[in-house]
Amino acid sequence: MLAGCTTKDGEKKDLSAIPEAIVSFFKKDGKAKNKDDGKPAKDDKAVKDDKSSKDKGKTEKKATETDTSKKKTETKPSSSDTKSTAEETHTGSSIAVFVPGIMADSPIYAMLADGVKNAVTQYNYDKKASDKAELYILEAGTNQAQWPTKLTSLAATKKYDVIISSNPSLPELVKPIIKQYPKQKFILMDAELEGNPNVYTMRYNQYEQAYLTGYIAGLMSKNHKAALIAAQEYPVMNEIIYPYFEKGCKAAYAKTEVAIRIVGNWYDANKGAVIADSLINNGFDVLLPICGGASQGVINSAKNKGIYVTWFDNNGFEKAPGTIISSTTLKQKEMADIVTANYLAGILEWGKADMVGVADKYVAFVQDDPNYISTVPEKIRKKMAKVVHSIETGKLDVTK
Ligand code: RBF
Repeated sequence: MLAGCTTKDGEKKDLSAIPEAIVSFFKKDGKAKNKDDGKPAKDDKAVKDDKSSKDKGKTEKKATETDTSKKKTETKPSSSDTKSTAEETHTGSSIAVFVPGIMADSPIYAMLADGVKNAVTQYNYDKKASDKAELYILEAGTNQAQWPTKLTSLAATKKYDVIISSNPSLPELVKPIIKQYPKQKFILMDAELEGNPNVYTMRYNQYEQAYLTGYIAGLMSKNHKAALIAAQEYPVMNEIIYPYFEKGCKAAYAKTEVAIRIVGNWYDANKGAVIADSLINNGFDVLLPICGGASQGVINSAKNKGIYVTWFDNNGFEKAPGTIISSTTLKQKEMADIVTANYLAGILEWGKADMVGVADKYVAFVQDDPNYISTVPEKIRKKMAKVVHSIETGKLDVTK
């Protein structure tokens, strides 16, 4: 299991922002202490927030795809550059977040950055300037051909003790970089690689996430036709997300017809709408978009034609009340926070590949959102509650 939330020297990480269920996940191995032990008073948070916003400029450096090179020279001086006294004496960790895509419309990436930021802010709260952790966030953009070069350049600076990223393609990208830069460490979320001493991975149980999404799609489809609109094909999509979406649909209603369509990128909302329109014209009345910015086109099309959308990764009900019928969420923000905090505390277990799911409360089917309650009939909500409970208690293993 994962390491807990108490540092090597017994220093307590503030867990007040982390839901109890998640804290208890870390208590399972007995390493994390009681949440209330030494917990700062409630008011402390406001103080911390003030402090963190003052420190923001120092700890967060953010670049977008277009201004990367400019920012890089501003924020990452090469060893030959003249360094300020503060930089020379800086002994704290340097962390880079490599966003393989863009954060807008990709909740999994926005949650990653938010979680790491949170951990760094909390860590820095009582540190003197020279010991504070530094954070640099690079949005690598949607041109995947550029990712290896951009990631290699980040490692080549030798400035970052750890590079944190997220998506299942990252393990293959980092392997050659580690050969070239053997000291570079990586934390990869939503990815799996076991046994590499430079890498820690954490993924979510997407068998369960996809199954639950399929289950409600199967229950809500009037025509018994549901489709997944994916940005691109990748092993997790082809071997886990789509097959278990289909399995969930068919577990709810055996004769459901299930299809998958590919957009070809993570941003084209027009193409998302064109694909959705064509599916709807063929009778598909529940759609699951997993295509970043292209998802907005799917939602618009579904809204116009009065069919349903199931949502993945975060709570999407507000995007289109009455159209969105479910949200199957990943607690990526909380997980990125804890994993980063464990790294900063020196207790992350390198070489380990962890996975968390519904029973751990890191994958959840949202049942208390007012839009869920008003859009989905009670009879169906009861069926969903039952299947969620079966997974939570271990009675149902969706992979069997
Ligand atoms: N998910 C996103 O939300 N936005 C992206 O831009 C994005 N890019 C991806 C690129 C690759 C090469 C792969 C393999 C996955 C990508 N994902 C992206 C999907 C993400 O890892 C995850 O599977 C989905 O968010 C469903 O949880």
